[in-house]
Amino acid sequence: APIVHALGATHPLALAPVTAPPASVDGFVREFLHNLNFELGVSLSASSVNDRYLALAQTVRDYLMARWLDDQRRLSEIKPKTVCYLSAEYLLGRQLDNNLLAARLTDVATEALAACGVSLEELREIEVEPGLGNGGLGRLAACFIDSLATMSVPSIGYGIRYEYGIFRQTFVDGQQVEQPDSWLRLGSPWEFPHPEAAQTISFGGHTEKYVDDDGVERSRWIPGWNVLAVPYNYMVPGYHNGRVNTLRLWRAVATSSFDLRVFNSGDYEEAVRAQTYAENISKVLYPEDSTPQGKELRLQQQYFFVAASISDFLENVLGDGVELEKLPSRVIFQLNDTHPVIAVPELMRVLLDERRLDWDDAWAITQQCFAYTCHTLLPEALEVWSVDLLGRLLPRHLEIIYRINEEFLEAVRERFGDDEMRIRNMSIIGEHPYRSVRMAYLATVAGAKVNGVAELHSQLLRDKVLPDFDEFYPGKFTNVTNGVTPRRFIRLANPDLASLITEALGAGWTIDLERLRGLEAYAEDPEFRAKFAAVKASNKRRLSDVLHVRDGFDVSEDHMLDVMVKRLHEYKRQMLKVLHIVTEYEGIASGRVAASAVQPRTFVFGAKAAPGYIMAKRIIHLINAVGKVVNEDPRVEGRLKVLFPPNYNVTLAERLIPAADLSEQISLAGKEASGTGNMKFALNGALTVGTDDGANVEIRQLVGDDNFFLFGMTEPEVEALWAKGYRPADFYQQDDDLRRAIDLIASGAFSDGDRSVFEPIVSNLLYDDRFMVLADYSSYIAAQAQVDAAYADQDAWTRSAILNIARCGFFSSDRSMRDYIDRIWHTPPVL
Ligand code: T68
Repeated sequence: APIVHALGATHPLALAPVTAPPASVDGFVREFLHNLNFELGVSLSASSVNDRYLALAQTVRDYLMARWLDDQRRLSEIKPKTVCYLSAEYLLGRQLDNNLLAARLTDVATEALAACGVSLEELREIEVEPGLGNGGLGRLAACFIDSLATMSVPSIGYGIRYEYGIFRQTFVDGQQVEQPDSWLRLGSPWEFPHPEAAQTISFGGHTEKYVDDDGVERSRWIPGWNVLAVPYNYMVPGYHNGRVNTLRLWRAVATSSFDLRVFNSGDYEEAVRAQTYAENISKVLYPEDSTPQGKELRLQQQYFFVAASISDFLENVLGDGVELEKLPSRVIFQLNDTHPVIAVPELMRVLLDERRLDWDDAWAITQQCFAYTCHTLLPEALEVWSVDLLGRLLPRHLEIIYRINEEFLEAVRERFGDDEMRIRNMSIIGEHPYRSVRMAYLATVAGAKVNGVAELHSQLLRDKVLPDFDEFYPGKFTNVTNGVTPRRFIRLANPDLASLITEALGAGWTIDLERLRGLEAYAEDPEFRAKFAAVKASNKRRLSDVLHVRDGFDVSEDHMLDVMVKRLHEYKRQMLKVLHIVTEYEGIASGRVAASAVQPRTFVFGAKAAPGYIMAKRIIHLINAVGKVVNEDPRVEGRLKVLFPPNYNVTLAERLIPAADLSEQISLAGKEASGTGNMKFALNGALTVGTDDGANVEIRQLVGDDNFFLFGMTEPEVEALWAKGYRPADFYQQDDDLRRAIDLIASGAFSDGDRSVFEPIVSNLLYDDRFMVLADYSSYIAAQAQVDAAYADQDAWTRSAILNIARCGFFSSDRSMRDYIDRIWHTPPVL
């Protein structure tokens, strides 16, 4: 029997708080060696680097454990309103350094390890980052849970523990080849599995009507199969506040592992078929950043994690004896895009079928418990599920969705009359090209609030994407501009800049980023500017070291570092960047421009393409091909360089961003919802060349036109050009530079003379060009000329860089969290 049972749960031993090991070098050494010997089972002298890393991670955990357990106990007593952040993605990045920093253990750990003859640096480098997200949306979730912990807001992140995260990108002959990301292979020291707390999640089957004991006709779900959802908990430590929140990721495990009878008969494949099927649910992250694919499994994933999360919250967090009417005062489920929206009919099902509420009560509760964040404007990225698939996988949920829609449309009719056009446009069920559930509409109808992720995006969401809903639900739509965590993206990624800021302003800026304003005065101080320039230069050297080891690349300190890192997507317009590079190159190669006349620049790309997105992959191929030619052509005299390190991820971002001089944010206006890389660059003192899109608009407003290189059409201008009829070939005809650049690509100059290789890119640009690359080309080239001119005055550039930092404190994810709390959640910190 467990000791607590023998002693009784109220025995002092059972209640005694867990204590952290002494936070001294000695204490740390002891704990580290204990973990190495007793948890890893090796002696220090026989241990591998990985053993040591695992023991170190466990040691850091030990220091955080007392706080974590104490927070869980306290919150279960206080029962505050809790944010349940529902997200299919968390792009966490490496954990070790972040957790050391949060717990103020970096110095102690460094010294303690040195005393053991171990280098912390070496251990750091062995950590494989959990890449459980595709891009901005997943990284945003990671920034938000960091801020919530740092601000002591009661919150739980819920998601999926993918066995394989975003694929590892390699290049073969310049083309992307995807490798599985087996991030768990060398151990996973940050997670705590709780198999005893598994939830059973059902799928399939059918529904039936019955009359309950009170004579009420009800529906019930007779599922066809189920899987276990096993929770894995991760610590989310707040920065220097002693708080530790929880991220709970679910893993799918088969309810019965295999059929022993079939196994013994020798049909091994058949024996494990059901198991494999069930466990595929959390096998792999969908490597897509916009276009829905891999349909059925993806819907399974979505339902799997939200059903487990809702059930977990109601059973384990809410506590007994809470009247369901009070649920909205205890929880807000924040829907990170439409991926978790199936949670809406799931909560309805639980309230109706399991808790026996009537429809109106259940719906009133549900409508207060959800809020929805939209992250896109691309129509093709608005998720829909075919009624056919949804009805097969979740028949009861489809019934509930139909009823929600009926009542909603009834209310619309009452308000606007029988305007059939409007009804069709607003229906949660779409009819063309096939019957489908429009998840963004469902989320909008069910959510207490709907927000976009930057001012412009929220405006366009109301005016262009969901105008009827905005009219129908005044006050429901709001904006919360995205933010990024200054802990990871300044303090950890750019330690020298962080020290410089702390020297100038004191240490408080890390949790109060508006204090960066104080740097405005320092921008005028030549001594400070010199120090800042030295930090940038040193960050370039550090990056060069990293890229040298990683990819054999070298970055020259006296090159301008021009960086474009983000998912590869046509709307983000990596193609525009390529055309700029080809233009510069063509000028030199043709002899019209002397190499010595160009500002030395290194162009860095980082981008993964969704494996099925052919055009994106072609563009990757082209970037690599252009890079090869430009880098090897002696006429360029090494003044232009193109680097494309493969497998861009959070870890590489943390090295690249602090070294960058120029941040490329060049999407077609009206397409990038917000962007968050743009904020990270500005906060690290890169200047932006960008369109009036997403959060670029707000960055420019804050830093001022003198410190931002604006180009391109505005969103209304884009609209006007479409309306007038856009003919990209006209731009090609009329602009000599553009024509020469495109002709050079078409000529096979970057494909060993083979004109067919990049022909699809060329004809797409000339005859389709959905994202108006050619229309913005001349404006972009002009902006780049301004960039060159500005960079020639290094001191003025540095001043602008410092002003960018000083004026971007607004983009802390702490501020985003405050906005969510004020406008949507109403969940005060619990100190
Ligand atoms: C991004 N969206 C927006 N989607 O593109 C970006 N994964 O403007 C914004 O800053 C960011 O979200 C945060 O708000 C994504 O990253 C995805 O990754 C995605 C889309 C569909 C399916 C899966």
